[in-house]
Amino acid sequence: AWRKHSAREFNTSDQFEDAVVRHIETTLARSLYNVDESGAYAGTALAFRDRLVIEWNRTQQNQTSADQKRVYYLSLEFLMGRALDNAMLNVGMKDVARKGLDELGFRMEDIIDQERDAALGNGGLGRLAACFLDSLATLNYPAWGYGLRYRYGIFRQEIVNGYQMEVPDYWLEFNPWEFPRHDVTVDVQFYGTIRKYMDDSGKQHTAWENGEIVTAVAYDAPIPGYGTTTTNNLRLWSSKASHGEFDFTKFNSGEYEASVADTQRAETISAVLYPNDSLDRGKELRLKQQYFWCAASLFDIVRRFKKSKKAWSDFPNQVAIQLNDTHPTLAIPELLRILIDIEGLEWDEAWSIVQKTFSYTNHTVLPEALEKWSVPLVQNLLPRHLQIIYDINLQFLQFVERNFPKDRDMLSRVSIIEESQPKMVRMAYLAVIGSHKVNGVAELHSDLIKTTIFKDFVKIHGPDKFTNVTNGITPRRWLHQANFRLSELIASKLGGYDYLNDLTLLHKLENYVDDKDFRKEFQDIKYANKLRLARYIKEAQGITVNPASLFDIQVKRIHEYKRQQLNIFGVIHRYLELKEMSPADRKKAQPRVSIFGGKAAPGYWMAKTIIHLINQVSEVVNNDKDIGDALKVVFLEDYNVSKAEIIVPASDISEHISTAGTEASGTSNMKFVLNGGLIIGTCDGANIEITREVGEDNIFLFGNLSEDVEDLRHAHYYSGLNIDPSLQRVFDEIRNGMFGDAGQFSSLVNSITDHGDYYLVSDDFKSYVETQKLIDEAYKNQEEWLTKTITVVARMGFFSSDRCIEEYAQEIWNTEPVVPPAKP
Ligand code: DL6
Repeated sequence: AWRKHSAREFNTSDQFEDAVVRHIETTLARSLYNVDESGAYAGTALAFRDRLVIEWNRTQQNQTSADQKRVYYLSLEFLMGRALDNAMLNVGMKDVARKGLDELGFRMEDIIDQERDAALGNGGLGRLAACFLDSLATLNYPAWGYGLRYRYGIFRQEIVNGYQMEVPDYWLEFNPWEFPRHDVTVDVQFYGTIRKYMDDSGKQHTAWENGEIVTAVAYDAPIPGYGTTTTNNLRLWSSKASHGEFDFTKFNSGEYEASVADTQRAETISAVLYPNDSLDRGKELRLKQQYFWCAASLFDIVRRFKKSKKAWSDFPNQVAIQLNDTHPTLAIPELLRILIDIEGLEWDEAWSIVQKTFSYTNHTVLPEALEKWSVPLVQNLLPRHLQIIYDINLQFLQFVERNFPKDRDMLSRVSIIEESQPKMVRMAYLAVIGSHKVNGVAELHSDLIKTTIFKDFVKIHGPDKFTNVTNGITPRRWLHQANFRLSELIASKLGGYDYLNDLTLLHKLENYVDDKDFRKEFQDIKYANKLRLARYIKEAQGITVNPASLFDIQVKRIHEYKRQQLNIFGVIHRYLELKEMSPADRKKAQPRVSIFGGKAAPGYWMAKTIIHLINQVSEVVNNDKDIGDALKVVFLEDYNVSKAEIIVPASDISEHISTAGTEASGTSNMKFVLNGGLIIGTCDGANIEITREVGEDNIFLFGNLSEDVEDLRHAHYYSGLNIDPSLQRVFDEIRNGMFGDAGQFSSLVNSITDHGDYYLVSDDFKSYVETQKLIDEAYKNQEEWLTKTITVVARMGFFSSDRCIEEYAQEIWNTEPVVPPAKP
């Protein structure tokens, strides 16, 4: 009887309208008489969700019966942004929906705007995970993402009197994309005690018991591929008390507050995303989050594997687990615990399974970002895991001792346990030792991890364990969705949208570099994108900017190593120069809009000071009548994924100016170039591969190289700084109060002048300013500039996240796609 029925899919705008109306009336129980934009958004989202769900169910069935290896991407962050537009484009029904919405009296753009961003991440690492999910589905890889369902994502940033204020981001009021699976739960234990016992056959066992139990509930979201029906799963765990809403025993005995307090404690685990990017704070709740998520995910993966009734030795043939940074490293001892304590395997077999299953991506060499957990903290929260970590360490150190008997210091250097006070567990070392492959995210970064933080491990495990997968971005979101007109223009020349599935096809655009009509349209699109951003800036910040100016954009997390301070000092220098010019000369100067955006971690004082300085400079410059359009400075509040979709297509120049050797890859550099913006950058991260691809003439590089950074820091310490007079002038004006109370900025300026200038601002300032001058000159020749911008787009084929996923699949996971059968 089931076969006679099927869920309804819409194919025409009429059917789409039916679906919207049905959902508004029945699913949402709202009257059709006063449907506003939020109602229309909800109806549209639910109509598309229906379509996704049908494909999602089919995909899961199909992948299960294909019985191939699945990839599990464990990431504490998934910075997904909005889902509706992506669903419409991937399902391929956006035009149908546009027509339907129009007939219902709504504009598509306003409806898309109703959606809250799913902002479950801090920055690059979380957005990379989102791009990877898109590519995994597009390429038909059977893959699941596993993460945490934070009730509060990254905070909303408000700028009040120039200062960053943080406002909680409660994003779940209406989220049509998630499906609670109240039947998929896992009980996760914390604290407790360890008991050793012997069974009847005399075999030793270890039991971890009497702990506190918190229940993980699965929430699933469909991830549609582009140009395929494959729809993968993102499973996020939410925490709740194992005893339900409240503890009845306590409630019945009159302990009302205590009965609810336990519930709240449990729910706290998945309540908030830690807002630190590249900083490890060592808080117990963070460790709890990590274990809660790893334990629930591993239980789920093992449960799925056990259904197949295969031998344990087959586990690594069925399961590949990618650790997105060290945050999920506890999955390594957890899988050992499951295999040994619960399934009864011997250590050697279990360890071999673990090593074959896991691989680890490193995203930073910054010392402050390398996770360490204090041994007493781990001992208390996860006593059995600490034992297992010690056992892993013992075996590993014995191996090292046998193989490197002459290097006595090596043992303490590579030990998972740092002999500090208190002792610390070095998570990156555990991740390296427990994985069969370790990768960095751009060539320079992957080389650096081999010569710095993991140098000894290269000697121990051999160089083949370490590899590079240069990051990429999904062209579906970052070109087709964010810059539809450009995508359309490209498709018109390339004979369709195949390039969205094979970005290397972009190279054919080079044939059109001299095509007059193409050039005109390309330029018009850039101007329209700048106009759109200019309107947004006016609406959001009240600042009028001229879209004909050169738009210079730096949007990313605010961090000293990313050097927004270098940028704003450069802006001040430009302002001072403009002030000194005659009005006639000022008129001749290339007008520029310097646009900044990004959040500072709430406890990162220096980053907040940088935001404050940018806002103060903005205030002074934008209100200086002498300056007019020659220079405008904008700090865009609350930078996030959906704002990036407006900002990225509108750049002429974007800034990727980290101290050489500090930015592992960067991915916004790729987004800007793919949208026809040039970049000013240091020889750092993926800027290096971008230069190789687009050619040195099409990028503005400056600054010291990573191999010189140590020597320069040394020189600062022993011989002092060499501050360029133009930078000194900038400091003098700040200290003189040109941008308000100088005391506010003294820590920032002093970090350079008096405290060693760790990020080499003084060393790079001169070449930065000179390179900006070259940009001004180059921009004046609009024809040449246009040639460059078209050329770079044509050469960005390498940076698709599809290429990354193919590299991971072949070199790390050893896995094949499962192509969906044609639709019934
Ligand atoms: O790999 C994604 C992204 C890189 O593009 C950035 O360069 C890098 O800074 C970022 N790393 C982190 C480090 N966090 N931790 N741990 O976010 O990864």
